[in-house]
Amino acid sequence: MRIDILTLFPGILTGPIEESLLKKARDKGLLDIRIINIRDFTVDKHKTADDNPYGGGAGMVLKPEPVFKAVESVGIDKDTKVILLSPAGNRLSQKKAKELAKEKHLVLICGHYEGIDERVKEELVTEEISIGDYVLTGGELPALVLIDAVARFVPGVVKEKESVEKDSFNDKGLLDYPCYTRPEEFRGKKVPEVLLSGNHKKIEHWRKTEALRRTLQRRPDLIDAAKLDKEEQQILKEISEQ
Ligand code: 9D3
Repeated sequence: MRIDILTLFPGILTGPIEESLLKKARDKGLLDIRIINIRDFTVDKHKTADDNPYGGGAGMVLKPEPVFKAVESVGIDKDTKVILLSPAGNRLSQKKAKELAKEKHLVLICGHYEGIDERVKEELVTEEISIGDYVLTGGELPALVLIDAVARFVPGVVKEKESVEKDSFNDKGLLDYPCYTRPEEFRGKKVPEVLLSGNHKKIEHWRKTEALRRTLQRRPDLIDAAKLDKEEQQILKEISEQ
């Protein structure tokens, strides 16, 4: 999978892209991520990337020419998804990340300033994506969030297939159960007895119960969306009565 990121602030992206999970994915040849500086495609000697909005008002607008030239420089075809990170976009979800992981080529445009010339959206952008309802200073962090969420679904990026598929949100769409490691007692707090029992059926039941308890308490909206089987519905009933 190839991902081209277009930005006026490449420095925000280099660190995170070259470290961690994404570095391994790139080294293995699973992801080809490139950072393109929109300013390299400006058309005047002052390298102007933004200008005042027609009609007046505060804030600057990203000019169309450098963005068009930057997009054209990476080479797109009819299957390329050209995504504008924008507060007005559709909210990124686990489902969306999984869908995008099937694509061969993504182009991510990071906005800054108050906005981007509408003609870029009309002619180039196939989709606008937001990462949530809070105001950031630009689309760079959202682009990193999107890439991280997508990369986990690219085969070979995360080690065991298990950990991608069985993740919270993925399996049943519930929050994770509590987990513990050694020591058995830490500052007077003991690991729940059942986890030391070696009884796998009992452990499974405890984990289901605790995942449901947590989800009911913190994210009841996820309970409503989850397709619970008979056993899980029974556990939920018991928790609710407690
Ligand atoms: C018109 C008022 N503002 C919209 C709320 C203008 C504006 C503020 C901040 C326009 C762009 C930005 C920069 N943010 C992004 O580019 C962005 C973003 C975000 O701020 N929150 C969540 N997701 C995203 S994706 C891109």
